Amino acid sequence: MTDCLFCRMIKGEIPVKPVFEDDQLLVIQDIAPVAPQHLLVIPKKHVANTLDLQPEDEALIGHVFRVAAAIARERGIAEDGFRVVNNNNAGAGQSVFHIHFHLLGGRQFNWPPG
Ligand code: D5M
Repeated sequence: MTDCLFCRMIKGEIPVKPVFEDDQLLVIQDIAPVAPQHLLVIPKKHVANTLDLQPEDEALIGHVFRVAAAIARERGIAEDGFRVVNNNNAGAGQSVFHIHFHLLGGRQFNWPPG
């Protein structure tokens, strides 16, 4: 999608410094961190959010969580606790309509979330 922020990053039209990249995912620092560690795990396939996932996307979403766990371990936030958060639609806080997963760590988290 030409007007999608994350698609433009994935295509190289907007420069980013990837934390991790492979054929399926781009991982970047969030521009407005809400935790000491706040990364975005972004599937390269344009899907607006979880509601639009298809059966063939199941392996992709599994890959998201395995990469998130590997990065959490690498960054030393795994043992103390981390979150992988996916907001769906505006009422849940989604502002970029290209599916992505916030990897958050490095501080204490509360439950229920805000
Ligand atoms: O999450 C969308 C997230 O995307 C939000 O935490 C800010 C982040 N964001 C927006 N623009 C940028 C750029 N340019 N670089 C890095 N991060 C960015 P949501 O769950 O949709 O609200």
